[in-house]
Amino acid sequence: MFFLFIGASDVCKIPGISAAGANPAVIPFTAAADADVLYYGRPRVVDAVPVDPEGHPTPALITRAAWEMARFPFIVVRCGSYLPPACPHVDLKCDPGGDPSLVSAVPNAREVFDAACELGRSMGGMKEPYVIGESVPGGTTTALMVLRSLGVEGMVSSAGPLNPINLKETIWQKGCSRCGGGFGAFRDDPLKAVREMGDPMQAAVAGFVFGLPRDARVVLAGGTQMLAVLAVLRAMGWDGKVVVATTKYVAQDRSCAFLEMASSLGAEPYAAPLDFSRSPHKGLADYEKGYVKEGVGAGGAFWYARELGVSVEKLCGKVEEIYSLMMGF
Ligand code: AAM
Repeated sequence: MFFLFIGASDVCKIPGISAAGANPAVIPFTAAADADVLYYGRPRVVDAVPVDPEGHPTPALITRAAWEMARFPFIVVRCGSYLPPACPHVDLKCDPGGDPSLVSAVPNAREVFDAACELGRSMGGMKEPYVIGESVPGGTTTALMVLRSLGVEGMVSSAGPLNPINLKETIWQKGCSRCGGGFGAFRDDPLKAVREMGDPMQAAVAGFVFGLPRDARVVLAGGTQMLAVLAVLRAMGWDGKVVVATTKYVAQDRSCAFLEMASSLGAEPYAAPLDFSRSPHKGLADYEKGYVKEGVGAGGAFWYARELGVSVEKLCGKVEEIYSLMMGF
């Protein structure tokens, strides 16, 4: 079964920090619109497909294409997105995360974790694997904050071709000064790392996985954001086997250390071999240049569809088809 956790962090309001939306004014709509794209094949909560500032489409297209080809069951879980999606969803009823450079990011991280843990427990009998994706614009920054707070070295990825690393460093420094944080400072209290520096999706997905049976087959569908979730789980003593499934665009992103971090956290990495190099659509062809890269569980949905027997060619062809339909080509 596939789960899409949609959340938010006020970090996304900092100009230049996120490309997961056309501009800072519409980024708050991205997560809810992403969920609608997965569910309906188009956004309903807003009337425009989420794109980055240069018009490249959301990776929700890939997730939707994987679903259309493989028809795996899925649920959308809202964990603090600014808006509810139009599609049916489970609501953990939490607030968007605050900007950790200014405030405690997720004051009720424990409650969010516990509520999601209950949800995980109730899912215990569902069909395996459990493939869990996210949409949290700005989420790579909160991932960096949590990874470092837990003593995990390595840079995170980003939604744009130019990773705003300097800006991320500034937010890290400010966050540390605000709450007495630092590298490894909250190693003994992983939920404090999320509370002070993270986002609600991290608390929710960590809780959800914690609630699943210990031997469940878990696939964290995302790039460095899901490594932050895994770091929280590992710091809590969770020793389950896990695949972290992303796209080749994150695995090959030289600005980040996805593979090194996955290995240090004891995860089996998977990099979806998407290939849009011959796409007639610039929006997709530019994925090969590092635009967008991953999100909405795209790499994990691809993994899942492959697992269910769908070929790489069919999957990439379906993405092209959906993109043409959606953008009216
Ligand atoms: C989610 N929706 C997206 C998107 N993501 N639409 C367009 N591009 C993306 N990359 P950052 O921290 O740089 O904002 O990157 C994290 C976001 O990018 C997440 O929302 C993730 O799901 C993805």
